[in-house]
Amino acid sequence: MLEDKVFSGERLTREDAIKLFQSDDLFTIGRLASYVAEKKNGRNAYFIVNRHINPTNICVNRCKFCAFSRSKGEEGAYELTIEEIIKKLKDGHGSRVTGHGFSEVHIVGGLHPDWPFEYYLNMLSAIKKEFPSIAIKAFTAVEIDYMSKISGLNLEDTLKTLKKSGLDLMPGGGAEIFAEGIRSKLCPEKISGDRWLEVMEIAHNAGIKTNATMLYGHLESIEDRVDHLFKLRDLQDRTGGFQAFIPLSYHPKNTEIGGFYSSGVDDLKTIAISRLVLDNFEHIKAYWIMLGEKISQVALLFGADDIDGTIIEEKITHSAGAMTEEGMTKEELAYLIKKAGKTPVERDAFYNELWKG
Ligand code: V47
Ligand code: SF4
Repeated sequence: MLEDKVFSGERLTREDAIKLFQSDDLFTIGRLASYVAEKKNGRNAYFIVNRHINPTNICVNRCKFCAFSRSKGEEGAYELTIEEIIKKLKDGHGSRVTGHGFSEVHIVGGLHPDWPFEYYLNMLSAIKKEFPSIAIKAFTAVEIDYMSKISGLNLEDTLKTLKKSGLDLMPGGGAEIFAEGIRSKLCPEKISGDRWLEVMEIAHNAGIKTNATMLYGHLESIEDRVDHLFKLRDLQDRTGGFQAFIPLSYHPKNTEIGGFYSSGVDDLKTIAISRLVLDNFEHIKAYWIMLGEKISQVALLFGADDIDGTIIEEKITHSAGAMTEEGMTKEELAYLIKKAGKTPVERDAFYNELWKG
């Protein structure tokens, strides 16, 4: 029985995971996931006071699910100078959600055809100089692979050089879905799933913690999702370098492949099954920007223990039709968590506790 396996801590198999995705019994799946989440993190639900920076939307890849990217010279293309990035961080992007000290900056952007490797190094060191105590979580495995190409350095030296300039940890983006058949339809120019995993393994071995993601709700099958989760679980068994897993719900607006928004039921099921399969991940994040405030709140009862952060300015999901705001205050996040019956814990980038509500 699958329930017995979960309660006795036995690992789920691929077949178990497929059965769970095929099941309509959302409440049982949620109850099991919630049991596992509480065993790992008690009643705690984490959030972070953070900022997002997207240095450029100019990208040579032009993935077909991405409404954020532009080609060079195209209308709407932008590139930020390092001074502009520092100014955004200092003035909170002019948002209503200002005035809070933040502990992490999250940086993800397009693959710019002309920027040299030094631009990224200078960006990191300028941020560290201005905000020495802020953790920099920057660059997906896709960007790291690209930087290795433009710098001529191998992956290990690319990562070590970035780390010396201030890179503290890496976000989990760019994983999309590993299944090659789907990946080649979604993002033919992007590095393969195997290469994504290779970059992460090298990052972990270089002492850089990372997250992992899965983009779901587009063309993929249940088997593709399960295969994706198991590849992550296998790598985590080897390195232990992943901090959190974040299922990313596909947003179809303004994208080349179009399609539909995922359903709330699928969002909760995917969070819950991720919690059950990824028994070696400490944290499962319900990314409120994509899921909406209310589904994220309910996700805390379906296996998630983190709802990400205050953010302030978010371009990737909002280009593709996100219906959320771009930022929430610390008080708003804590309120959402409390009303789910959990204990709000403000964390830093490494899950050290900064405040408990
Ligand atoms: O890699 C792009 C995804 C990712 C769409 O590690 C889309 O803490 C949905 O990885 N619909 C970037 N998703 C965001 C990301 C992330 C976000 C928050 C926290 C963390 C973390 C990582 O966004 C991309 C891609 O997978 N994406 N277009 C879209 N239309
Ligand atoms: Fe470029 Fe990333 Fe958008 Fe793909 S998802 S087009 S790599 S910015």
